[in-house]
Amino acid sequence: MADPSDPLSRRRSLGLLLGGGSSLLLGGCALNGWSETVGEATQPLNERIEALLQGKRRLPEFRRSQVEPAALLVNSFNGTPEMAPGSYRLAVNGVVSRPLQLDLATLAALPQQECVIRHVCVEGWAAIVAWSGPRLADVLALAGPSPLGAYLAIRSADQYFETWDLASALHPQTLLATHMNGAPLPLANGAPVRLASPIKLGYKQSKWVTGLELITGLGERLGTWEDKGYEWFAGL
Ligand SMILES: Nc1nc2c(c(=O)[nH]1)N[C@H]1C(S)=C(S)[C@@H](COP(=O)(O)O)O[C@H]1N2
Ligand SMILES: [Mo]
Repeated sequence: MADPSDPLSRRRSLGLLLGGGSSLLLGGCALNGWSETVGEATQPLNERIEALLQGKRRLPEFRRSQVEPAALLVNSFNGTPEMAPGSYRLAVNGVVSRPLQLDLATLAALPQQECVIRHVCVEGWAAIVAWSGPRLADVLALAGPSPLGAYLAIRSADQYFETWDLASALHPQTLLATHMNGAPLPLANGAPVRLASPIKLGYKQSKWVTGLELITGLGERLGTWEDKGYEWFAGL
């Protein structure tokens, strides 16, 4: 991978980012194919998800030495909610065969992944951040997702609301982060659990996530900022 701190290769990385964006759009199309294939498959759904993901291009990541802790500004539309990690549960429901209430120990027992990525806010700032936690795909797989699931609705403790296309939610670099820059996630940044992914703009990265609902179609509410006119897909 080229050095992202060198301006020339940064431009190359941007090319990769744009390439990644268009492959994600294709991913969105492939999703319909996925639903059809799953319908006739005898293979377990998790393997089908893996097969879909294997073909996906990963977006560029940075080195740990490149994180910019001071550049990540706290951006919370509704203040900071009170969170009690001991009684925290992540609800995973919707069109799944096993609706779940996951505690933090269960999330910590899943394979942990670190992604050092650039967080980009539409308000004109960006920061390289190291996020780690389980992959969102692994968490959804625990609940037994139905092939009818096409979107994910994400609820947060501060009433923030988001919806994602399932292909982006299942992307191998989309995490449910519990750690930031090598330390437990600070409350202001969404503790105990937030979304983190290099493939979407900052406002798609819900903090204080309390609920994941697999849904078959989008409803009237697309998201806290989307409903005020911001772009829904918001891919990078
Ligand atoms: N629950 C919740 N999630 C949220 C927000 C919010 O206000 N509430 N703001 C979003 C926006 S616009 C950005 S840029 C990032 C900011 O993350 P940070 O505060 O950790 O820098 O969180 C996103 N996720
Ligand atoms: Mo943002």
